[in-house]
Amino acid sequence: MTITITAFERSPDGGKGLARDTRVRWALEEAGRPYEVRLVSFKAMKEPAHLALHPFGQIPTYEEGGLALFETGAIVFHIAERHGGLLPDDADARARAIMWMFAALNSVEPAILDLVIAKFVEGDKPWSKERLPLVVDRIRDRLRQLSARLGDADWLDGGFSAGDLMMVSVLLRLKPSGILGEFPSLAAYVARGEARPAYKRAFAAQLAVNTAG
Ligand code: GTB
Repeated sequence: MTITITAFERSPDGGKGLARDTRVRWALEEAGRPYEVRLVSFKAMKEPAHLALHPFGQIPTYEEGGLALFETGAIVFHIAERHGGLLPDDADARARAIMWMFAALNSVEPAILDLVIAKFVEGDKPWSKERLPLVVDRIRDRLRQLSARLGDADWLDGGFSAGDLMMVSVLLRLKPSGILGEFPSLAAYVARGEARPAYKRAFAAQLAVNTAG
């Protein structure tokens, strides 16, 4: 069955791979599944046809036969469940990999998104300068904790899993801020994710879209 995802017609990051279609592309590449991409403009995202797929008018979405999904957590989990390579066979290890997916989305990503909001949405507010250090400190706390848990392991729990895919994807958003560089083991962890052939293919595919004439 053909898999179709949606992505920005033009990502505001110009192809740095920070938009969330990259993590879905990455999961599909890890799973060895071909996919098609329907590009949507910001305007089309808020129109009925796209809203029928995504109630919040966002990308990415995922369609496969009669199934339509939104939310990258659900999409990556679906891909990981249906295909090999992203979740361990052992039931306990599988549960832990899923736990790390949730941890990435619920315990790490919100702090990082707060920084994006503080800089790009609230940056012109009179209180913004005062708030920013608090936001950055919350991220540092989380990264310190995550770094302590990772230790000198390559991945969060044994071999690479969907948990790492999601955690690396979330941490990548920090790259432009320089905060990741304060945690060398996490920076190396992210670099290991980026070095995976499947990630490279996913990154190249989104870059091609965003740099096409
Ligand atoms: N929780 C949802 C999920 O995980 O799928 C969040 C989806 C989401 O935020 N989608 C964003 C979107 O469609 C794109 S990824 N935004 C348009 C809108 O809401 O109108 C967020 C994003 C956007 C841009 C950059 N960038 O340019 O660096 C990075 C990430």
